[in-house]
Amino acid sequence: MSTINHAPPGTLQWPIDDPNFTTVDANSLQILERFKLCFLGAHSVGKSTVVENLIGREFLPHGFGNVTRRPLIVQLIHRPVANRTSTNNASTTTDATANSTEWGEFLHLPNQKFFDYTKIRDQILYDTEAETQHLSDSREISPNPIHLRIFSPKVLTLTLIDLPGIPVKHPIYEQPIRDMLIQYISSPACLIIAVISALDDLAHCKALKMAREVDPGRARTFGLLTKVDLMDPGYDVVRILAGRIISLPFGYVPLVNRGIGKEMDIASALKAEREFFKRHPSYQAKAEYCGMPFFAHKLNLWLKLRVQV
Ligand SMILES: Nc1nc2c(ncn2[C@@H]2O[C@H](COP(=O)(O)OP(=O)(O)O)[C@@H](O)[C@H]2O)c(=O)[nH]1
Ligand SMILES: [Mg+2]
Repeated sequence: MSTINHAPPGTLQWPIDDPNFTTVDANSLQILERFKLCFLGAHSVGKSTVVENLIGREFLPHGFGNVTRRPLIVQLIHRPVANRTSTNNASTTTDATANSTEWGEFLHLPNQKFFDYTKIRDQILYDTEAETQHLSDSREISPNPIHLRIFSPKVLTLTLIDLPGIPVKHPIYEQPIRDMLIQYISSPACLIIAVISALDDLAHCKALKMAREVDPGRARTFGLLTKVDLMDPGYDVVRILAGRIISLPFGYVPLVNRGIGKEMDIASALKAEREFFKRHPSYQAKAEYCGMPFFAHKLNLWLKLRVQV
């Protein structure tokens, strides 16, 4: 078995061995910039947590119920440290000093740089509330997206879209939200990341059904199985990984994300995930094919193949 050259934990970088992209020509980078990763799945399966893990920064509200109630379009912009422009427009100099090489900007707040990720999270919460508070049901979703740009030397220039959960048992607003989600995942430049809880029945998975409508050949659909740590003893996702239930050409990656009540930073969570798969009798033989770094590696390969065609 060949050794896998994992992407560094918590980062979405390509090429893996060339974080400054010196070997990537401008044309390839332009192709890459077109791609959008759409995170599709039911409520609370872990979509926002996965987005944070990929970027390696904690800046999204998450938890139980409908937390993500507006699509969040996160445009990552690779910005080498040396080319950084001045931070004159910084909203707070203290944050800028603390974290001067990367920052966030919201499209609707021009000239405001957010150097503190907790303030980005507060702003997302504020904008979600402001947009949805007039709706009759607090669980309602607005199709009006929040646009956030993250400038960093550590990211690949790429767009990630954290979508609201697929609505269930709420027929009044189910159809418009469904239509909105379909619209996002229809673009051929969209990679559909179907996020599925390992506790749910895969045979009835709405995310995979919806993805099939727009990507019948499964040429741009990836499966992520979250909450593997919450399965009862004796249960595992091995049959799913083997493609015996619903097969996907790019397969599934099992994940153990940070859970509620387990306060830890992303690096510690990735370490705990690695330990989980290494120790678990069902996964230990193939532990290197499990977890967030393997998913980042798969994504990197997929993107690399696209820019080479
Ligand atoms: N134990 C455990 N908890 C998880 C996992 N993934 C997500 N969670 C928790 O599930 C809740 C919902 O996660 P969130 O990312 O907000 O889900 P979203 O609604 O799909 O965006 C949060 O409290 C997460 O900490 C996992 O793999 N294991
Ligand atoms: Mg969410």
